[in-house]
Amino acid sequence: MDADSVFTPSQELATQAHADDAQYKALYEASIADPDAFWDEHGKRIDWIKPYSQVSDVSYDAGNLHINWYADGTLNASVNCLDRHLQSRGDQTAIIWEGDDPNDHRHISYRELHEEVCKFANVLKANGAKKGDRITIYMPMIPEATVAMLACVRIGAVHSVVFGGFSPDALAGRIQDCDSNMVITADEGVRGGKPIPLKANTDAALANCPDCTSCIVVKRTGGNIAWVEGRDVWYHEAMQVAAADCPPEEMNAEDPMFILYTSGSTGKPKGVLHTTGGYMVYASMTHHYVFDYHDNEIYWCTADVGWVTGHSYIVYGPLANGAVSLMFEGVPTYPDSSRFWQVVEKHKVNIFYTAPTAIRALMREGDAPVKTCDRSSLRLLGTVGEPINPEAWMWYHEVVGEKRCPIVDTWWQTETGGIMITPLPGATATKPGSATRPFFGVKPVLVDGDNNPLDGAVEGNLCIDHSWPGQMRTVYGDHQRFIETYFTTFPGRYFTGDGARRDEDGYYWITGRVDDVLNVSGHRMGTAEIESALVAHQHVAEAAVVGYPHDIKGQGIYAYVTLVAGIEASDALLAELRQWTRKEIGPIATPDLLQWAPQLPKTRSGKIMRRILRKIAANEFDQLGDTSTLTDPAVVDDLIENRQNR
Ligand code: 6R9
Repeated sequence: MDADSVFTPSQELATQAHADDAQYKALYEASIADPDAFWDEHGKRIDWIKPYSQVSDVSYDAGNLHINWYADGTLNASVNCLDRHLQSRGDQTAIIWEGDDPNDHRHISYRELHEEVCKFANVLKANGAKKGDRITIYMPMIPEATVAMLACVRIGAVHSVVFGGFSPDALAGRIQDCDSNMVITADEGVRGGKPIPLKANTDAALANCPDCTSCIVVKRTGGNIAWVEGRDVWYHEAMQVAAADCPPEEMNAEDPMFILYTSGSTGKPKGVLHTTGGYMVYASMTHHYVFDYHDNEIYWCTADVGWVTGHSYIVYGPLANGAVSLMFEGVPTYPDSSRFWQVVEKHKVNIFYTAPTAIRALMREGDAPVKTCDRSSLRLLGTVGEPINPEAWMWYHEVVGEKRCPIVDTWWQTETGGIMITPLPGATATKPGSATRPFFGVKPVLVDGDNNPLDGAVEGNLCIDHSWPGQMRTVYGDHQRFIETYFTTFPGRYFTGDGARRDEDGYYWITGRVDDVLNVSGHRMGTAEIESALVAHQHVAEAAVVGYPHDIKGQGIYAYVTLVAGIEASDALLAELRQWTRKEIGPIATPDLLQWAPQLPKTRSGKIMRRILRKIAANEFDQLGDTSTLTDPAVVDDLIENRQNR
């Protein structure tokens, strides 16, 4: 492939799309020239109970940090996703659910979803939930997960969705961190034909969460589970007696809407807090423009609702826009690696949004599994979660999209609430591997290590100047950590933790994290988290975790482990440590490679030289650079000799 390939939107698409290039440029310039006027205008896409009088009130000054959007307006997010559509599209499908088993699917209309949400909101209240409470949702990808989220926001409770792949310990930590008093789960999930013991995991977690006193359980499989009388409630039994009328709680625009835990470079995961008004405006607006959503189109985002992508682009953005949102319970390779395309054919999907890791994994299976399915309904493809390599981009474009569908490579973060750097399908000429240009109102800036903005074609640390409505407002329960993590490295700017390059055309190419955060199959993992899980094992004295290039996952997890004196390294212990991290955090944190390190390379001040460990893990040990500051350079020779990635 020509490295400089450019794919320009067709004239036809430019005409039909919500924005062509000239409109993008005009709107973008307006959004930067007078952000308040711009966001005043676009704030109207959301239905307000009481209109706002002030658009933004923001300061990035660490001494006085505050971020407020539409602060005196009031609204309810569930009304924006449901009630306001009842008259115009009550019988239209809101959610197409495709089960893990290809024979399972359901269509749920806006009217049905509204009724289910109202009933469940009454169930929550009957079980003691009230405005401001934090409610944990630990669910498989079934419609009840969406119902639970919308029911929480209907009554003003703050949901914290925990990905169903997390372990009981990880779940317990998240329940405790936000003082959640209720958890909503299912008996079991099903993925790839295998059951996932969600209720058993919840039971194990709740053993360490004395303040979490109620547990609502959706019956998904009917599998055998334990039951705690007085704490556990069946969803279907409670729903049977619940009233279908539930007036929405009037929420302030800046009232908390949800918490989502994400990994940082240090310490335990942070509870990213999003508030109501700005988040809804931003999620719905980005969904409208980036996916160029038109009425009645079938839109499918393959993410899990346990991640931010599921929040903004399965639930809140699409439903606020009255879209048909497809929700998939399964995995791309079950029953076989044709599954995604079978679902596209079955439901005539028009817009398809997935992760580069899935594309790379499917690409490895060849073109045949794709080509056996009819993809003529597809008109737009998207990616998110990590940089996409140009080869995977081209395969997605040529094989999946039959060269007909534009690709939107969308860069954003849990913290940003919605898409930040992205092509618009009718406007932006795309280059494989580039997230291209900023969305309206987003002002990216590349800075050097001293916070000097860099002009022109250059590489630097990616910051965002000025706030946007979807921005996170704080780290739940730790505002100081919010300020320190995002606003002190480069004062006066929001620091993303990513590096990026800008080319001659002003396009952005995300180069990856510049901190100790790994991106494994599009999932964020802090190296510190995995290290602390490893050292919690009685035989481990010290551990250092780094990422290394991995063909499918993007990055793999490479752990260097120093054992306690007197403990013998063995294959059995290696298997035990892998199992241990699974148990401590979850399967996604399992080290791909683990090396016994009699010692770790350290500077004289005792800091682990991660730069060296990264090079050895990448099998690039001939480029170690300066090792003269090490206390004992011989340590490195041993590590090279016994390296695991060859
Ligand atoms: C939405 C989401 C955020 C981190 C982010 C960056 C990486 C996401 C990307 C991308 C290159 C893209 N990332 N999208 N890198 N190109 N299109 O993924 O949120 O889980 O918080 O991860 O993912 O490194 O900083 P989150």
